[in-house]
Amino acid sequence: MRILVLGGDGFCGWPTSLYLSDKGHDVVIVDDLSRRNIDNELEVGSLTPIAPMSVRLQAWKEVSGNELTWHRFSVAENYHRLLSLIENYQPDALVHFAEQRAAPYSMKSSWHKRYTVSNNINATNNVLAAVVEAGLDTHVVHLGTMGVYGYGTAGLRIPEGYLRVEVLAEDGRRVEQEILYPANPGSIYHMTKTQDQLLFAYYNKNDQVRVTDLHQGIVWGTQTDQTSRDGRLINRFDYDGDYGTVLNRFLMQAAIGYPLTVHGTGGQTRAFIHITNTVRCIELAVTNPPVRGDRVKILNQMTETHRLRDLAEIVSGITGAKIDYVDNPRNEAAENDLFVENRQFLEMGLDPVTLEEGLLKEVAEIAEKYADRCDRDKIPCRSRWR
Ligand code: USQ
Repeated sequence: MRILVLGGDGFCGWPTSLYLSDKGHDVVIVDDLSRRNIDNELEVGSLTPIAPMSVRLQAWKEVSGNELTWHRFSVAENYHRLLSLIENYQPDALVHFAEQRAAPYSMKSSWHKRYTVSNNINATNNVLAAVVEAGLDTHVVHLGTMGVYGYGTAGLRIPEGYLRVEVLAEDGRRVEQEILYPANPGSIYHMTKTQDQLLFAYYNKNDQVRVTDLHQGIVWGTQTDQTSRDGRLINRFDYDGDYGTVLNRFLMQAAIGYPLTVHGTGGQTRAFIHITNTVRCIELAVTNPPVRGDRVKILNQMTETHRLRDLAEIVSGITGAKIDYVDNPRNEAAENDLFVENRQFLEMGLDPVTLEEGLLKEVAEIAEKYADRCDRDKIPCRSRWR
């Protein structure tokens, strides 16, 4: 298949591009290097030494024999470049990662809120408008987030996107409907992903655009079979207070002898997925498209749920790290249960990587190996929700 990967230089986009290329697909990347520029803004870098984009592409050509093409422009700002690329390349599928993905970054200031909203929502609208204007039937696969649902379950398993409801009509009849699960974002970043859902629903209804929206949990791990083939292909590993996600932060903290920073009571329960499962899920989504005329296909892209204080205990048990319960900078429920439906990916053949299989490897091969690259001043979460 011809696949366009928007945001193909990022933490999920890069390993996905390599995975799809390795599976024999023709892959074209669009990326404006905004993630690398945010590193410059925040004066921090990936724990792993990531190579410049041209070096990455050359390395992949050498190890795989496959060529990846890269276009450097902003999907949110350069509509006509996107449109002409889609018209010329005629992709069968387009994987859209081209959004600012960190909740703490989105909450740093009004500038960061406005940047995140305008970047993310314009990028999604540009993608959909361009597919329609090009007159193609390109399947749009989007990386959404579990955070669109909020993390409270109202006593039920979170369904894959749609909720069956029964409403009592005025004449006493019981009317059944299936609606998008009520959006309940916990940050400006998560809010942009809830807006994306409406854009997908609209373009799907009006123009029959085929869309798959993947509500992904927190990704952990770093390397995939492809990124580990050559040092120049290494994936990024974020540990800082804005972009580092919780489990990878705990692993890095354990490796450098920094007490694990559990926010509040650690009673928050979240969904997780390993990066090798992420890339497999994208392939499954791309190769199992909805039929034209179908509603937006929504899948929950996660494999297990954990309470944060339990995760900290697991990491501490393996490594002997101390745990520090710090003041929670976020505005979020101190405790929640989380039950998530993920049957669709399992039925398509996803084989979940469990914490037991991967944690030790991650500590030894990444966190300890690159520990000397860590800037300890960048570890605390300084972005506050209020
Ligand atoms: N947390 C800690 N200690 C830390 C860092 C975070 O206790 O040192 C807590 C946070 O307060 C929060 C939870 O861990 O309760 C998750 O935080 P996170 O930074 O790991 O993840 P989050 O901000 O939710 O965002 C990440 C990705 C985002 C993705 C989302 C999936 O950055 O792109 O959409 O995970 S989900 O969380 O399922 O919505």
